[in-house]
Amino acid sequence: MADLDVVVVGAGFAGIYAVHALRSAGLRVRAFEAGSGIGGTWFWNCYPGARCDVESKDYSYSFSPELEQEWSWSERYPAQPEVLRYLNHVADRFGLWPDIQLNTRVTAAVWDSADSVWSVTTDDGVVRTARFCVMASGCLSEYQVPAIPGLSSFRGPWYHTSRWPREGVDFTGLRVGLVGTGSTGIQVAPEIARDASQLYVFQRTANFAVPNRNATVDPEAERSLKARYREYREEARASLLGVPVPGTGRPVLAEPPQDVQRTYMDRWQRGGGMPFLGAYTDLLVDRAANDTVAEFIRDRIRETVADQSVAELLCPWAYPVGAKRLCQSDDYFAMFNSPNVTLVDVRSSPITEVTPDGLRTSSEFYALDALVFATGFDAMTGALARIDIRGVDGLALTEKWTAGPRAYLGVATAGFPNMFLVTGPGSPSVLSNMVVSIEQHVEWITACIGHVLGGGYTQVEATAEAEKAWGEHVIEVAYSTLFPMADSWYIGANIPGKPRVFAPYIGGVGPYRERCDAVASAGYEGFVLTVSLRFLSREVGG
Ligand code: NA7
Repeated sequence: MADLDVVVVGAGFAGIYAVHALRSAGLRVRAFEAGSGIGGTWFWNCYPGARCDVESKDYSYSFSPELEQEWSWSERYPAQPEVLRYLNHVADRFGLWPDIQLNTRVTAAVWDSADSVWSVTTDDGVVRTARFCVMASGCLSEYQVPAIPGLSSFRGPWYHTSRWPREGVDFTGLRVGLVGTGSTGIQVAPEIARDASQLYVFQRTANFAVPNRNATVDPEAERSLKARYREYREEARASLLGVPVPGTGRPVLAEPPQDVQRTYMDRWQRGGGMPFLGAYTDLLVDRAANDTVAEFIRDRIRETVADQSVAELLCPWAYPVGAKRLCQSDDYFAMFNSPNVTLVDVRSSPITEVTPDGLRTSSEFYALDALVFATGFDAMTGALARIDIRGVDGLALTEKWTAGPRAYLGVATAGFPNMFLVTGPGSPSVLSNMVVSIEQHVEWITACIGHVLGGGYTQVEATAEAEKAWGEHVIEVAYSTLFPMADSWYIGANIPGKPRVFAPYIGGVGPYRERCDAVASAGYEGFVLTVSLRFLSREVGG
């Protein structure tokens, strides 16, 4: 008999809910978490300025109406400490701690075909067996530091935003270099600029950013939302992005230009990225339509930044709006009006080396006391690749995915029975409100495991055919949009040598949910369920 019914890898939003849902289904569950606390992304990314870019009312669990009513968010866009407090509250409230083991990294998971169990090894040297493995290891866990020559010789401290010292960093009076201007760089920069004597922002690609207009939550608005929260959650589940976004429902190119400007300005004043992307139906599929919003944002940058040569450098041209994560900040562009902030264009003059005293580009040397890397993650697959996962006949997952990740519905991959991926490649995941997608996946996986065990099966495995067909659908949908036009982490472009395969599913969380439900209703179509009595095996489904 296996030690556990289910091993859950990771205790972020996904792992926490997986423990609760699987345990509520009567299963013996244990989650292993490498961090010294729960929270995943929200545990590790404790850099100053870290804030969720999805509103707190949306970026929260919906599985418990009681939790939903009890908890009050203080801000429209919650800062990292508040999200972490929320997750710890959830673990307390549902008594999850006994089934979560902190400070323990899963290093290997090996499928044993004879006994239909996973052998899971952790870095404390213990090996446990489990009938199922649920990989809740996160889409943005494996952080990346660029291989810049000389970094080890740097005399000052350097940090990656995703491994920020928990006690904080004092930059007062220091000359600081920041590499990376994605969502993270844009959040951390104004915080560093507040204290540093000089901040050099090394920008390779200019990015679009819209205001947050962050504010404290109005108690009256909270009361009225809570009165119809259930209904609101249903709207979120059926939506494209996992957040109900009121759009005009019309294509921008058919709209009078003055109306378009009014719509954009209204959304700019109210803040938030999703309202922009959802404003018109053609913004993410037609480049000319997208140019209207791109130019609107560039105009706001030119208006905000006093030095027009700096403003032009900050204007993004390299990709359509939304094809990379649309950043959000209330003070990033205005920060460049401060005399202690310098924008350095490392597209035209690339970084060549770090020396003991600073950073050199092909045209200049910058003396620095500290360096900060906000250089992103090996997204979607990085955390899985770090674990030695071996399926049927010892096949390594990394080997199977040499040409790019493939997973049926983004939830299971052929050759790896009884292993489920939460928000895996091929699911809406990072292109949606992650909490909505996580809940949907965890509930679907819990039901699937219940079906397997209830039917007396020992194994469930995605078929190669179903996986291939789903993968083709994911790519077809992606290439009917503007998303593949960006060198983004969605397509693996940020990691040297990573195969370029568009990983998330753009079809929308509502249609995706319907598809997953249909698969389940059809007896887990596209999966093979097997009773493995060593010699006698019975196959159904498929
Ligand atoms: P991102 O979005 O991957 O951004 C990383 C940034 O780092 C981006 O500006 C990169 O420029 C830059 N970068 C990476 N390597 C280098 C080197 N070698 N030289 C110069 N600049 C470099 O990561 P984030 O942490 O900001 O955001 C990740 C997600 O977290 C975000 O999308 C939200 O979902 C939350 P590039 O664009 O590649 O030219």
